Amino acid sequence: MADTRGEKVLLVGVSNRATPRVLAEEHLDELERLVETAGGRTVGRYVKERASPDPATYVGKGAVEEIGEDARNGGVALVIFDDELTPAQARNLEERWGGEVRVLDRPGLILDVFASHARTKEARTQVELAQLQYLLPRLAGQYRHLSRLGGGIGGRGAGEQKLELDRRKIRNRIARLRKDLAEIDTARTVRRRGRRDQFQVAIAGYTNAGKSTLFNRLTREDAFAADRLFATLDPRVARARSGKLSDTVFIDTVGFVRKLPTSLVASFRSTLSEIREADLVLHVLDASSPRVEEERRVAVEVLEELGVDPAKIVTVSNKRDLAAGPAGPFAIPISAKTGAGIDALEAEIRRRARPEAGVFLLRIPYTRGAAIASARARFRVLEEKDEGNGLLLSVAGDRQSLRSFAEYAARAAPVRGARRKTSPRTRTESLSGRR
Ligand SMILES: Nc1nc2c(ncn2[C@@H]2O[C@H](COP(=O)(O)OP(=O)(O)OP(=O)(O)O)[C@@H](O)[C@H]2O)c(=O)[nH]1
Ligand SMILES: [Mg+2]
Repeated sequence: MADTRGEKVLLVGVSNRATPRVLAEEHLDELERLVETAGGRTVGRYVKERASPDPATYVGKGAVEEIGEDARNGGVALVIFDDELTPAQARNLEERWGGEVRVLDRPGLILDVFASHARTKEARTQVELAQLQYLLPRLAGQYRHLSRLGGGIGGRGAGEQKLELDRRKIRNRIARLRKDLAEIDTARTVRRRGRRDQFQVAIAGYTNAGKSTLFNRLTREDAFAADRLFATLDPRVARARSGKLSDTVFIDTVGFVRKLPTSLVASFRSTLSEIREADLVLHVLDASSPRVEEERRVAVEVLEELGVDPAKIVTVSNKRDLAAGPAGPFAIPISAKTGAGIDALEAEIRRRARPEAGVFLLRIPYTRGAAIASARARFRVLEEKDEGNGLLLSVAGDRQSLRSFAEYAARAAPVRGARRKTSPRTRTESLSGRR
């Protein structure tokens, strides 16, 4: 890998009604941290006021000239945009800057960070696939920095394979990676099956929220935790430390970030499946972050995208030792670092792990007659609705029995006040009342 430490970088963001200047600046703060993580050094930032992006250059003619001139004067060879650029915009910008300057966007930068943190075969395969999918549409014409893969921020990972930038070869490689991933996926599923009798708790949330620190606290592990973004790429599984949480395992997972490249989410399907398949998801918030609300929203969106049942999510407000205000009514306040609040969190996990009576929705196709019969035998059916090709069943029973019907679990339409049901303070069973 080429040494990129200290590579000078300019950052560009856009503000408008949807993204006021303060927010745009905050996004650039985070982009700056990503640059740091990638080994770069930010030497200048621009927030340009624009109602809508310029189709050709994203920021418009005047800004392009200004930034280009500053880059030349400052000896800067890399400009990173906070938003995803179209392949044409990136190409135009590089052309206008006379080929002296490489252009990258946030998704490209995130992919680069992932590529340099990937250690295991699973992570490497997933990142390479995501990178190639990101590259493919950007190959038309000469997208300069791609011809320099293998060096500098934005050029690591896939480029290290010394892959020739030939569409056909890339397509073949993508097909190969997909096959490898399918195998990895199967292996992961098999391993997960081996843990089926245990209560599985995934620790998820925004990057740097303290997931690995909490994981270490709740288990006897020593997972890598560091003040940097995307320290963790591979899920790690370990038994609970507390004797009271027998048969419980915790799973540390990769963090989320805003504007996560879609190719990355798709490629990390296998890794992220640990969150979707868990019995319980601890959504960890960094309460000391000035952007905690936005980070919460981003994480909730990703969890939704992954198809995580909201009733399975317990929100944890971490880093309370640094935070000023109260945790808010729906989160369990803790400090993974000092250990404060861990007892209460473990008590909540214990409460959730117990087989409890609840009301659940199942959607079973008529083609699965045996499953319908066994659902009727295992649960008390409260309501049945014919949906044409299957049955929607509202059933009462215990959570343990629900496990063998996981693939049929239907999501109820969001109920008003449903969020409250995930509160540690309510005694109501979380899925009950979702009739
Ligand atoms: N003060 C304080 N710092 C914390 C707490 N929890 C975690 N940290 C710090 O926050 C930083 C990030 O912690 P990690 O556990 O690596 O965070 P993560 O969510 O696993 O991050 P990624 O894997 O990079 O997504 C580290 O420097 C931790 O020491 C806490 O409760 N209080
Ligand atoms: Mg981590």
